[in-house]
Amino acid sequence: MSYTELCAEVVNGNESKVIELTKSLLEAGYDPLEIMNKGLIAGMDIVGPRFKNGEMFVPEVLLSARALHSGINIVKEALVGTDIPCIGKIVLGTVKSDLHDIGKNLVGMMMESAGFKVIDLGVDVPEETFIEAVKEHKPDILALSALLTTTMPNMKSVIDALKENGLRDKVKVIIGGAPVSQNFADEIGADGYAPEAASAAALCKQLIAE
Ligand code: B12
Repeated sequence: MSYTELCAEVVNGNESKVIELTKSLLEAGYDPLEIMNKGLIAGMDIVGPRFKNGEMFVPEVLLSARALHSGINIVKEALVGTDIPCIGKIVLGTVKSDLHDIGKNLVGMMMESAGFKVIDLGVDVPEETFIEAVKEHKPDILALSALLTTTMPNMKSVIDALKENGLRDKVKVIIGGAPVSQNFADEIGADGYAPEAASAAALCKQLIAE
């Protein structure tokens, strides 16, 4: 039982083994964050380049993603305390035409463990749905994820829609995802960008303190 073994089973897309190993590591007292980073996410770091190089294909990547999700859900229960006070509200989603949600889910989980209430709208979320959610939930922060260069412009569309609906000054907007950068955030008028989940939660804390 080790992080390496867990990582290998994520790559293999072996969901039941990932569940079993994650539970065993937690029971043995391993740190939940390390299980996530050195076991689960480390597996996806191997899958990424293999997918890119044509050594793995969509069905296999989906199996890995499903195994990863199951592992993350178990770690999440250990990480997210039920008695953490709510320090702010965040609406989170992957923008229109983009189905990637692994990174978004991790970001959501880190936000929850930092004490935020997170309303996750899922993937392929159209501008109108973000607008409705901002009206309904009145979040402190709207967090947008995109993994495709072709869907990055949809982040700007959400910001434009906020402006058109008179909501832009009511909510801070942060963005993230592999192709996104601080430069892009500045370009589209977002309030913040973070490269990974832990710094995303830190950024949210910083923004609500402003
Ligand atoms: C898994 C995966 C898939 C899975 C998605 C499963 C799922 N449920 O998410 C499937 C197989 C469905 C898929 C499909 C496609 N994919 Co894909 N996919 C990937 C892969 C291998 C891993 C992405 C991932 O989960 N990484 C792990 C997570 C933890 O990292 P992350 O997402 O970057 O998130 C972190 C940060 O970015 C940040 N973050 C993320 N979101 C947010 C939000 C906020 C607010 C903040 C602050 C931070 C933040 O924090 C996260 C945690 O640290 C990447 C390759 C890669 N290396 O990125 C390609 C990749 C993203 N996919 C790619 C492509 C091309 C596609 C397809 C078009 C392929 C096809 N021809 O069908 C489709 C598109 C489907 C669609 N419409 O969305 C390309 C994109 C190229 C580009 N530049 O646009 C990539 C880069 C692969 C490649 N090199 O070719 N994919």
